[in-house]
Amino acid sequence: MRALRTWDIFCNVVDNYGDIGIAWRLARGLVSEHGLAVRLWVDDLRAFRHIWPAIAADADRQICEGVTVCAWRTPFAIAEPAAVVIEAFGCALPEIYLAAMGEQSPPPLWINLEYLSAESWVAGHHGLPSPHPRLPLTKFFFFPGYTPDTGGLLVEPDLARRRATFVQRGMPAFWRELGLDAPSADELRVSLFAYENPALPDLLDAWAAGPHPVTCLVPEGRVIPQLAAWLAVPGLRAGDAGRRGALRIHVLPFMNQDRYDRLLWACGLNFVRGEDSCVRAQWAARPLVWQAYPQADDAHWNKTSALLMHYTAGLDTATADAVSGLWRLWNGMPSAHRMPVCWAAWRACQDPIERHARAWPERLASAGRLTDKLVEFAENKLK
Ligand code: TRH
Repeated sequence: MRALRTWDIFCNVVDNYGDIGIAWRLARGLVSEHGLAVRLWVDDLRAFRHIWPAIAADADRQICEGVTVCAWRTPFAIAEPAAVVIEAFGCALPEIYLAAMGEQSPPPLWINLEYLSAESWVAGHHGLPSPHPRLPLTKFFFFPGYTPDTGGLLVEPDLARRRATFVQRGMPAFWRELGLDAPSADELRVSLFAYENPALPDLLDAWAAGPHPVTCLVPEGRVIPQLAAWLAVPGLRAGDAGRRGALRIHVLPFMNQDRYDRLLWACGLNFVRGEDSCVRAQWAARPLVWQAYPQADDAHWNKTSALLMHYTAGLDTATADAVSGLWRLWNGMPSAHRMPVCWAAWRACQDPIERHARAWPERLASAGRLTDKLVEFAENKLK
């Protein structure tokens, strides 16, 4: 078997934080769980710094958490290819690097890490090869997924233990660090990470009109202008707060990935978006509402329906409907009810929804861990 110890991961930051968020989580996992030598090539270190402030935005090369982080500049300075090369989400590799890969014998294993989806076609596409038209190279498509016949999900082996310790002992200090009191007995504490969303004002209205206090914690980001408009203030920044009826809103600074995890563990309901935060919210064992990354022709509705079907399988009808109703409305999907009815239904089923969320990580684990599966895939291909 060839030495598989060197891995290169290429990440082109398109928009938002999912591409770099996933590439960074993967790089950290390959180093800490498998002891591999990983270089992470990133074309936008500023975006990277947003989710991991220890990153220096102007360094050509830096070592962080055991990962060698390299600035992916254009033109690309030649580097000897690693044994395994991952292009994240179909980012095209630099031509000069690709040519160097083609000159190696045997050639590196070339893997395209795809976006996550719960759709049924994923398993059939996972692992498929695509030969390069000119060079003696084959690219393999590696699909993360929710079932054992896919590439599985990113998760650290000790996540459940760390989460349990935090829930038992770490929450009071966490709230203090954020400058907040611990939640009162009848309060629902919600985290909100979202794209601009036409359903937001109705949801805020429902919370404000409710009989029980709701505290909504919002890391700075795309949804802030909508919140400011709803509160009728000119703008909002980290540290700002607002109140209407039963609803309190607090704007938080965007935090590093590990701290954001703790926010998900600490809240009673998490609104998440895209890919990585959605998976983290599921591992958090708390109720979640997912906003899929909006795509042309509403293609994200298929993704939403597929995850909903997977997530609600086995729930009683009322509970499944309460979860689906809110997710569908939040994603702009055709819906039989408006927000006040959907929110009331969610509240009525809150206990079984919470029980389901607590049990969910065990079911989720059956998909397997993405880092293990990737390493196993590489070992099998390079045998
Ligand atoms: O930022 P996103 O909307 O990323 C999206 C999706 O990944 C989408 O699939 C992709 O096509 C598009 O980018 C280009 O949502 P996501 O995937 O949840 O990534 C957010 C990352 O930011 C995640 O790693 C968690 C992290 N995060 C923090 O580190 N701190 C924070 O305070 C918050 C709110 C998020």
